[in-house]
Amino acid sequence: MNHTNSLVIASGNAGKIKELQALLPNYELIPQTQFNVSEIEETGTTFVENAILKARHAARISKLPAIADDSGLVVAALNDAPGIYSARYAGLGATDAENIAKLLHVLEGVPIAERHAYFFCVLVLMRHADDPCPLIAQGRWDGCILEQPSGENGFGYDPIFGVSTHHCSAAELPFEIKNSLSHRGKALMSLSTLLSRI
Ligand code: ITT
Repeated sequence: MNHTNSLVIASGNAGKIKELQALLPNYELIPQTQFNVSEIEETGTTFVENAILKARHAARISKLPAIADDSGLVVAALNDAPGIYSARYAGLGATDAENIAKLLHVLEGVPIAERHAYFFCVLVLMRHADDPCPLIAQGRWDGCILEQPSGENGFGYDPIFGVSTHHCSAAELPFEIKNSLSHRGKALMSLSTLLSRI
Protein backbone atom coordinates (compact mmCIF):
# COMPACT_ATOMS: atom_id res chain seq x y z
CA MET A 1 0.00 0.00 0.00
CA ASN A 2 1.30 3.50 -0.80
CA HIS A 3 1.22 5.48 2.44
CA THR A 4 1.75 8.95 0.91
CA ASN A 5 -0.96 11.19 2.37
CA SER A 6 -2.01 8.41 4.69
CA LEU A 7 -2.53 8.97 8.37
CA VAL A 8 -3.21 6.34 10.96
CA ILE A 9 -6.29 7.36 12.90
CA ALA A 10 -5.75 6.59 16.57
CA SER A 11 -9.39 5.95 17.38
CA GLY A 12 -11.82 3.10 17.78
CA ASN A 13 -14.84 5.40 17.58
CA ALA A 14 -16.57 4.87 14.22
CA GLY A 15 -18.54 8.15 14.50
CA LYS A 16 -15.39 10.21 14.93
CA ILE A 17 -13.55 8.39 12.14
CA LYS A 18 -16.41 9.03 9.69
CA GLU A 19 -16.51 12.76 10.53
CA LEU A 20 -12.73 13.17 10.41
CA GLN A 21 -12.42 11.38 7.06
CA ALA A 22 -15.06 13.69 5.54
CA LEU A 23 -13.24 16.71 6.96
CA LEU A 24 -9.84 15.53 5.62
CA PRO A 25 -10.66 14.50 2.02
CA ASN A 26 -7.02 14.81 0.88
CA TYR A 27 -5.84 12.19 3.33
CA GLU A 28 -6.58 8.51 3.65
CA LEU A 29 -7.29 7.75 7.28
CA ILE A 30 -6.29 4.19 8.12
CA PRO A 31 -7.93 2.81 11.27
CA GLN A 32 -5.31 1.86 13.85
CA THR A 33 -6.79 -1.63 14.10
CA GLN A 34 -5.26 -2.36 10.67
CA PHE A 35 -1.86 -2.16 12.38
CA ASN A 36 -3.00 -4.10 15.44
CA VAL A 37 -2.79 -0.98 17.60
CA SER A 38 -4.65 -1.68 20.82
CA GLU A 39 -6.55 1.07 22.64
CA ILE A 40 -4.25 2.79 25.12
CA GLU A 41 -5.37 3.77 28.62
CA GLU A 42 -6.26 7.47 28.70
CA THR A 43 -4.38 8.47 31.85
CA GLY A 44 -4.11 12.21 31.14
CA THR A 45 -6.12 14.84 32.97
CA THR A 46 -6.72 17.03 29.91
CA PHE A 47 -7.93 16.50 26.35
CA VAL A 48 -4.47 17.54 25.08
CA GLU A 49 -2.63 14.97 27.17
CA ASN A 50 -4.93 12.15 26.14
CA ALA A 51 -4.77 13.06 22.44
CA ILE A 52 -0.95 13.04 22.59
CA LEU A 53 -0.94 9.66 24.35
CA LYS A 54 -3.19 8.16 21.67
CA ALA A 55 -1.35 9.64 18.67
CA ARG A 56 2.09 8.66 20.01
CA HIS A 57 0.98 5.09 20.72
CA ALA A 58 -0.48 4.65 17.22
CA ALA A 59 2.59 6.22 15.54
CA ARG A 60 4.95 4.04 17.56
CA ILE A 61 3.26 0.77 16.65
CA SER A 62 2.33 1.58 13.03
CA LYS A 63 5.59 3.46 12.30
CA LEU A 64 3.47 5.95 10.35
CA PRO A 65 2.21 9.49 11.03
CA ALA A 66 -0.83 9.35 13.26
CA ILE A 67 -3.72 11.62 14.15
CA ALA A 68 -5.75 11.39 17.37
CA ASP A 69 -8.94 13.10 18.52
CA ASP A 70 -9.71 13.49 22.19
CA SER A 71 -13.04 15.13 22.78
CA GLY A 72 -15.93 15.37 25.15
CA LEU A 73 -18.82 17.29 26.60
CA VAL A 74 -18.27 19.96 29.27
CA VAL A 75 -21.33 20.88 31.36
CA ALA A 76 -21.12 24.07 33.43
CA ALA A 77 -23.75 22.99 36.00
CA LEU A 78 -21.70 19.85 36.70
CA ASN A 79 -18.37 21.57 37.34
CA ASP A 80 -17.30 20.74 33.78
CA ALA A 81 -18.11 17.00 33.98
CA PRO A 82 -18.14 14.65 32.14
CA GLY A 83 -15.22 16.33 30.28
CA ILE A 84 -12.41 13.91 29.51
CA TYR A 85 -14.53 11.12 30.99
CA SER A 86 -17.38 11.58 28.49
CA ALA A 87 -16.96 8.18 26.82
CA ARG A 88 -16.99 6.37 30.19
CA TYR A 89 -19.38 8.65 32.12
CA ALA A 90 -21.75 5.80 33.03
CA GLY A 91 -18.85 3.36 33.54
CA LEU A 92 -16.16 1.66 31.47
CA GLY A 93 -17.66 0.28 28.27
CA ALA A 94 -20.87 2.31 28.69
CA THR A 95 -23.04 2.74 25.61
CA ASP A 96 -24.03 6.16 24.26
CA ALA A 97 -27.58 5.52 25.54
CA GLU A 98 -26.31 4.78 29.06
CA ASN A 99 -24.15 7.92 29.13
CA ILE A 100 -27.10 10.01 27.93
CA ALA A 101 -29.43 8.48 30.53
CA LYS A 102 -26.96 9.26 33.33
CA LEU A 103 -26.48 12.86 32.20
CA LEU A 104 -30.23 13.47 31.92
CA HIS A 105 -30.70 11.94 35.35
CA VAL A 106 -28.13 14.14 37.10
CA LEU A 107 -29.53 17.24 35.37
CA GLU A 108 -33.15 16.45 36.29
CA GLY A 109 -34.88 19.63 37.47
CA VAL A 110 -32.09 21.94 36.26
CA PRO A 111 -33.83 24.70 34.26
CA ILE A 112 -32.90 25.19 30.60
CA ALA A 113 -31.18 28.53 31.36
CA GLU A 114 -28.67 26.64 33.52
CA ARG A 115 -28.01 23.79 31.09
CA HIS A 116 -25.21 25.42 29.11
CA ALA A 117 -22.62 22.98 27.77
CA TYR A 118 -19.98 22.75 25.11
CA PHE A 119 -18.26 20.05 23.11
CA PHE A 120 -14.47 20.31 22.98
CA CYS A 121 -12.11 18.57 20.59
CA VAL A 122 -8.33 18.39 20.50
CA LEU A 123 -6.63 16.96 17.43
CA VAL A 124 -2.98 15.92 17.59
CA LEU A 125 -0.91 14.94 14.58
CA MET A 126 2.45 13.28 15.21
CA ARG A 127 4.78 12.65 12.29
CA HIS A 128 6.47 9.89 14.26
CA ALA A 129 6.36 8.55 17.81
CA ASP A 130 9.24 10.76 19.00
CA ASP A 131 7.98 13.87 17.21
CA PRO A 132 9.03 16.75 19.50
CA CYS A 133 6.66 19.18 17.74
CA PRO A 134 3.25 17.56 17.31
CA LEU A 135 0.62 19.66 15.55
CA ILE A 136 -2.11 20.47 18.08
CA ALA A 137 -5.44 22.07 17.22
CA GLN A 138 -8.63 22.56 19.18
CA GLY A 139 -12.24 23.50 18.63
CA ARG A 140 -15.28 24.26 20.79
CA TRP A 141 -19.02 24.12 20.07
CA ASP A 142 -21.40 25.80 22.51
CA GLY A 143 -24.94 24.64 23.15
CA CYS A 144 -27.17 23.30 25.91
CA ILE A 145 -28.31 19.96 27.28
CA LEU A 146 -31.87 19.22 26.17
CA GLU A 147 -34.38 17.56 28.48
CA GLN A 148 -35.00 14.66 26.11
CA PRO A 149 -33.06 12.94 23.32
CA SER A 150 -34.09 13.78 19.78
CA GLY A 151 -32.74 12.77 16.36
CA GLU A 152 -30.93 9.79 14.88
CA ASN A 153 -27.80 11.24 13.27
CA GLY A 154 -24.29 11.53 14.69
CA PHE A 155 -23.11 9.65 17.75
CA GLY A 156 -22.41 10.03 21.46
CA TYR A 157 -24.31 12.86 23.14
CA ASP A 158 -25.62 14.37 19.87
CA PRO A 159 -29.31 13.56 20.64
CA ILE A 160 -29.24 15.72 23.79
CA PHE A 161 -26.96 18.53 22.58
CA GLY A 162 -29.13 21.53 21.72
CA VAL A 163 -27.91 23.71 18.86
CA SER A 164 -29.48 27.11 19.49
CA THR A 165 -28.57 28.51 16.05
CA HIS A 166 -30.58 25.72 14.35
CA HIS A 167 -33.28 25.12 17.03
CA CYS A 168 -32.64 21.38 17.07
CA SER A 169 -30.37 18.73 18.54
CA ALA A 170 -26.99 17.89 17.01
CA ALA A 171 -28.47 14.50 16.05
CA GLU A 172 -31.11 16.26 13.92
CA LEU A 173 -28.50 18.08 11.84
CA PRO A 174 -27.49 16.68 8.46
CA PHE A 175 -23.91 15.24 8.52
CA GLU A 176 -22.33 18.13 6.56
CA ILE A 177 -24.03 20.79 8.67
CA LYS A 178 -22.80 19.20 11.90
CA ASN A 179 -19.26 19.11 10.49
CA SER A 180 -19.45 22.78 9.52
CA LEU A 181 -20.47 23.82 13.06
CA SER A 182 -18.86 21.30 15.35
CA HIS A 183 -15.90 21.32 17.72
CA ARG A 184 -14.30 18.68 15.44
CA GLY A 185 -14.89 20.73 12.29
CA LYS A 186 -13.35 23.81 13.93
CA ALA A 187 -10.35 21.86 15.22
CA LEU A 188 -9.84 20.44 11.75
CA MET A 189 -9.92 23.91 10.15
CA SER A 190 -7.24 25.00 12.57
CA LEU A 191 -5.19 21.84 11.95
CA SER A 192 -5.42 22.39 8.18
CA THR A 193 -3.93 25.86 8.63
CA LEU A 194 -1.04 24.36 10.61
CA LEU A 195 -0.56 21.64 7.98
CA SER A 196 -0.47 24.17 5.15
CA ARG A 197 2.50 25.87 6.84
CA ILE A 198 4.74 22.79 6.85
P1 ITT B 1 -11.21 6.93 20.92
O1 ITT B 1 -10.50 7.33 22.19
O2 ITT B 1 -10.92 5.53 20.50
O3 ITT B 1 -11.02 7.93 19.82
P2 ITT B 1 -13.59 7.48 22.46
O4 ITT B 1 -15.05 7.48 22.12
O5 ITT B 1 -13.18 6.74 23.72
O6 ITT B 1 -12.80 6.92 21.19
P3 ITT B 1 -12.84 9.97 23.69
O7 ITT B 1 -12.11 9.37 24.82
O8 ITT B 1 -12.25 11.18 23.01
O9 ITT B 1 -13.08 8.95 22.51
O10 ITT B 1 -14.31 10.32 24.20
C1 ITT B 1 -15.11 11.15 23.43
C2 ITT B 1 -16.56 11.02 23.87
O11 ITT B 1 -17.14 12.32 23.89
C3 ITT B 1 -17.33 10.21 22.85
O12 ITT B 1 -17.32 8.83 23.19
C4 ITT B 1 -18.70 10.85 22.91
O13 ITT B 1 -19.42 10.30 23.98
C5 ITT B 1 -18.38 12.30 23.24
N1 ITT B 1 -18.28 13.09 21.99
C6 ITT B 1 -17.15 13.60 21.40
N2 ITT B 1 -17.45 14.22 20.25
C7 ITT B 1 -18.77 14.09 20.08
C8 ITT B 1 -19.67 14.48 19.08
O14 ITT B 1 -19.27 15.10 17.98
N3 ITT B 1 -20.96 14.20 19.25
C9 ITT B 1 -21.40 13.56 20.34
N4 ITT B 1 -20.62 13.10 21.32
C10 ITT B 1 -19.31 13.38 21.20
